[in-house]
Amino acid sequence: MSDNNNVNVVTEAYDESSIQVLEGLEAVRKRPGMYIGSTGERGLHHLVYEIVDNSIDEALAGYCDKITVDILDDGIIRVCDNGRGIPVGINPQKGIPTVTVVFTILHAGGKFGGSGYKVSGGLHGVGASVVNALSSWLEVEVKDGEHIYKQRYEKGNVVSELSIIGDTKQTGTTVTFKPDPTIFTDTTTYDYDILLSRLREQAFLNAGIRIILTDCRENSHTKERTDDLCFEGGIKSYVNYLLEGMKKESLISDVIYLSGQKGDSTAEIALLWSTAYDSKILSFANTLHTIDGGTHEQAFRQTATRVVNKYAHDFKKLKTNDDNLKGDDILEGMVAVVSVKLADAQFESQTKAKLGNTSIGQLVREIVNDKLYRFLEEHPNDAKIVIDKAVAASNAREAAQKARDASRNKSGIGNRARMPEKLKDCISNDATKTEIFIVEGDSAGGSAVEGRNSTYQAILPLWGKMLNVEKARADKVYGNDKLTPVIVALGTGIAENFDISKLRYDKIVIMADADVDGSHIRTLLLTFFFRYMPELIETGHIYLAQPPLYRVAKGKKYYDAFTDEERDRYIEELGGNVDVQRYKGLGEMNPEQLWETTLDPERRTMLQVNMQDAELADEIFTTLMGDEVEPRRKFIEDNALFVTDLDI
Ligand code: 1YM
Repeated sequence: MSDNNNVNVVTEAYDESSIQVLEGLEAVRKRPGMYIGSTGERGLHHLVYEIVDNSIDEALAGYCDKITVDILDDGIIRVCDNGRGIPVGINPQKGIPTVTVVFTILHAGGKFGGSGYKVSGGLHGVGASVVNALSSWLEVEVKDGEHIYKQRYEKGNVVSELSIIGDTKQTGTTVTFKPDPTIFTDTTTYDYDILLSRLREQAFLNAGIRIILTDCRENSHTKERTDDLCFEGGIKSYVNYLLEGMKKESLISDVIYLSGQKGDSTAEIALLWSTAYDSKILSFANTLHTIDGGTHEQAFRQTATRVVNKYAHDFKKLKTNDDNLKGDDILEGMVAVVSVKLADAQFESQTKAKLGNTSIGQLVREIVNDKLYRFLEEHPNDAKIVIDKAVAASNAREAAQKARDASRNKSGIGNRARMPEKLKDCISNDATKTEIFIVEGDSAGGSAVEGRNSTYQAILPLWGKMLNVEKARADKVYGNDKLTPVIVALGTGIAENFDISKLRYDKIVIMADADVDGSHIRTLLLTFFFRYMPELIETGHIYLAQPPLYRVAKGKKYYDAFTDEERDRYIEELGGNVDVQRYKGLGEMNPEQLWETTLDPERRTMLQVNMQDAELADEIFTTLMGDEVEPRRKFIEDNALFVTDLDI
């Protein structure tokens, strides 16, 4: 273990505790995933959140009002706050400066010696040692109003004593670190937008805290970008921001804000109803996004539904004999943020993103029962709009059900034997091995049918303009002549009827050209899967085929290149004087070429589509598919996600 070499640098007095330190942090380096979730891109970004969480704790304690995060060259991050500064005095238990303890001793949770209580996302200071352990080096600077102190660590080990490097009247903490590339083997490149979206979320959830993100990297496409995030309105501003992102209008006059407190726990909720056909309800526990919801979110959904129904009956907006409106209908168009803060949050589910504490559900129920009802009483115009919208949704849902039943009978959904005419199915029924290629255009489809391995590979050709699903309500999707073959071939049904156990293929591969039409069809299909079969994306069944752009050949030797850079590299490798063929499109490849480059599992390259940032994807789909042209044009200019290969 080469990491131990640095121990010698530490003075004798530190020796005993240093050994302890090494034992603790070695565990982090051995099993990084246990401490930060993953060593991929997500884990890399998580390091920043851990350090920022400590600044946010300091802000919540009332001592800090500004946090800056700078992305520097070489994968380095610098986080700076103007709080009290991590204490530099000697810690009586460990005999070393407290700041050294914070960075070199792994804490089980809570403030050491404390009760384990936490209200903000991070376990007070706990993440600092983990970040330190996983960094090639980390430097901390503390200003205590008199002196500037500095200490440096490498792979978690102290390499310089805490020393005074100057004087100052200011206070605060600055942490600069470089994630260890031997740990983060996938990537050590920070993505501005990933950091921005998390920091923005934190700024919304902690009203009034100012967080400034800046990209200081020389060779970055987001070079010199900076965002100054401060939202006095907190989660009310968050709801307005979400609404803007959805490109929808609010149906009510202002965001509704409800809050309450019981003992150590607080809950706040901001909500409105919009013109959207779906709902966007985000929930947080101690500022952590609970993607899978939990007691707080469930209590909110149930109680909001009950309250609107109760109001509608009490005020004769529904006839006495009318059924209650369903939750889905009442929540249609709702944009809401539910944020709870509580001691001892219990998380459930595999992803640890579901809150399990029951008492917080009770608090949310009380607040919504009381205060949402009162809001409706006091705002009869808003109440009428909300109920009218829910009644319209209920009628649309019934119409959709009828359309669905009709299309099921017509197209044979739910009837495994009747597959679409265009589908060239594979021979095997083994849904763990089979693949379906959804191919743009008839001629490419023909080559694919000839070139495939017919035992495991099925081909479904599609062509022409697809239905723009974002704009259409569910009743239009059923019975659509382009999508029905896809739904029938996959076998799973869609939306609330979706059943993954009926999936007929292991891999669903979208195969479209690297041009505008291809990009269009790719995005449309992805939108459709995202909206109506999100589980297929979540479980990693959806792929994008990556046909090469060039073939670089010299004599019998050839390479396929997927980018211009790759092409140039091969040209150089083959020593120039080569034959470069540009593949115009899938339709121009013969069956052998298609097999070699795009179908053969041994040789092809495919991109797996994931939901890692479902919210980001949602935004992209909305921008690309929504009613407004201007944001879409801007998006296409700014981004390269589905349109990297725009042929213009
Ligand atoms: C850029 C990262 O870590 N700021 C920070 C951390 C602490 C304090 C202030 C702090 C906390 C307390 C008292 C307290 C931490 N202190 C500790 C510990 N920014 C950053 N700012 N004085 C200062 O909670 O009592 C852990 S984190 F444990 F040493 F007190």
